[in-house]
Amino acid sequence: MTQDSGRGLLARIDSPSDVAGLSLGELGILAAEIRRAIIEQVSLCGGHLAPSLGVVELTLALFKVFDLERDRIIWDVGHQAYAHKLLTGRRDRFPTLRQLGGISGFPRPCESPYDHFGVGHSSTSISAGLGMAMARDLAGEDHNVVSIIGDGSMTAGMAYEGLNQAGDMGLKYVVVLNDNEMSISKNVGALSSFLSRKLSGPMITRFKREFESLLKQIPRIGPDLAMYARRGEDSFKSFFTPGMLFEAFRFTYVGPINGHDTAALIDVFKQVKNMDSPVLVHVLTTKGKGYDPAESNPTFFHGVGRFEPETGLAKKPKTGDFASYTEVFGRTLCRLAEKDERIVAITAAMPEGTGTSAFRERFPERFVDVGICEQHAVTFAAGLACRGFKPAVAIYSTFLQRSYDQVVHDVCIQNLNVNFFLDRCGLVGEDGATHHGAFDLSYLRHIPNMVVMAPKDEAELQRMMITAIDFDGPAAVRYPRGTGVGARLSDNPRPLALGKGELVLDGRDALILAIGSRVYPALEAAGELEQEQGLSVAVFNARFVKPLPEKQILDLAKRFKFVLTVEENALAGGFGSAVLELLADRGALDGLVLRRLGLPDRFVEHGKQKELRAMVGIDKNGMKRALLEASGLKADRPRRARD
Ligand SMILES: Cc1ncc(C[n+]2csc(CCOP(=O)(O)OP(=O)(O)O)c2C)c(N)n1
Repeated sequence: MTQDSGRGLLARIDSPSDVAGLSLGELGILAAEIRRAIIEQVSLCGGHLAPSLGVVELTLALFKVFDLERDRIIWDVGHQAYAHKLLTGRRDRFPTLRQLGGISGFPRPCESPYDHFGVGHSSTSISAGLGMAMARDLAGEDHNVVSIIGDGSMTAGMAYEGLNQAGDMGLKYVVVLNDNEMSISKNVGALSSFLSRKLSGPMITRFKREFESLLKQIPRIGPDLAMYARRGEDSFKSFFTPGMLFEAFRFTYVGPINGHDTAALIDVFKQVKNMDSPVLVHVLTTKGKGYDPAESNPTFFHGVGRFEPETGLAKKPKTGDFASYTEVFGRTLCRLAEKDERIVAITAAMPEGTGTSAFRERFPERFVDVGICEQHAVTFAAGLACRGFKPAVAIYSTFLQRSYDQVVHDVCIQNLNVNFFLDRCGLVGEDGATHHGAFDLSYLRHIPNMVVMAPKDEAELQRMMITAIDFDGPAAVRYPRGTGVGARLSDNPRPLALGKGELVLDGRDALILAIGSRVYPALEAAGELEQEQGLSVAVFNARFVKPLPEKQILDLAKRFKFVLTVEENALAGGFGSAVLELLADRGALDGLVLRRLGLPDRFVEHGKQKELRAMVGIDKNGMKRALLEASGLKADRPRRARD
């Protein structure tokens, strides 16, 4: 611990071992300081506030009891790890949170030796922790492995796959269930009511009644047995605790424990530390604890933009007044569902994030939040489609990665009318590598039967939505995070012709083939090249990555020598690859100078979307640079292409 007592306790915590020496009273002071530091920083740069505020005491108790130099602590999702970051030598870098070149919003082993597993997607902590527990035993080591998982993340099948194996293996291993009854929104599913012990309602009453009448039917001793059962009502109730579930997985169950009572947490962790079989500690916390605005609106403060710390009021983002793609999607889906009763909206624990919360209010019987169960969401949609419904699976690009086999096997092979609306495609900004929607064009376009589209603006999104829903087969529409361009919206969007793009600007010297979010920047690039260099650049909006507008692209390629493709997706296997394959297969590459812009073959870090797009060279300037370099047109312009 450094000598810096003047600036509070937190300023003296340089590593986890500094926490171990603190008294209970000091831990209380430290908890308050950590909360202040988190609120102050997140109010400036946005981030996952409510989850992090909810686990301050839990983090301190873990750090107090476990030895982080040896023991492994694995945070599920990792969005609640800000206190962990502050206590593991990153206090000074905390002001750089989620910014370009700064520390990540999630644990990352490359950032700190105390981040034992890289996260961002949920429900991985039990599998990873169990793997580490087995590795420890194989290596003949002796330390603890602790996975901390939220009740929302416990809705995912993967968590149970891990529990199932852990119970069977019987290794020394601790799971902490951080139960705040919230996912991002209120947690869903039968299990969540089991965890929150709402079984004491009608279900238990009915069970008791039936059980009692069964006992009474036993000759002679029946009535006495029923009386004893009534007397033992308390133990009867306690029989139905969440412990039953975890004990069935052969975990020792401890809890529930008040997750804001540091002393109680420390006592329990001291006990479980010495157990040599799987144990689950059930901890009850309040999401947003200690900050009134977050406690009263944990969904809003789950992942929040900049806000006024005194009031909790959001600061207006500088992104303009236009509606976001998410809002346009949500509104349009409601409009379409008014006219078509077969439309069903499905989200995997993201009603707000995907814009489907309005649908939930309007059409509750046709709205399903399946929990953090992306695989199930897709196959569930396939089942609906088998019976003539038109499911709209609203999901972030990065999370659909989980469902690749379900998309192939359950949807596309059977050619079902499941519609995927992929939000947050391309670079999402501050959430970084785990959340960028970098791969969907690549992982969808090679699947037979699939239609893949990307709109240039929000009006085109509307048209693509109806195109997807009308098309009798699987279709995906991918759109970026953020606001549109202010395009005029329609109450009655018309479908597009499948596999047809549009030439949005004609030209003579070079051609940009653009898709989705890159069309408008391509137009800007063309405009500036004209002004600055006297170059005449054509821009083609492909609209479809599959079916690719083949004839239009082949015809255009005959007219131009210099061709640039641009997309906000991995270069490998994306739109540019599709164009390149087409031109090569049709022998149309000869004499053509083709360059492809897209996301590189490395994981792009966190930062503002604008900064990241510039960094990887897919913004307006990147396109100008690429065209000038490829063509040499800058040097000896103007030169008519191909003549
Ligand atoms: C596979 C996957 N799907 C969706 C998400 C988006 N997401 C981030 S946190 C979260 C809720 C997690 O709830 P819980 O585990 O209870 O943690 P809490 O925020 O309540 O602390 C969701 C749905 C994700 N990170 N990973």
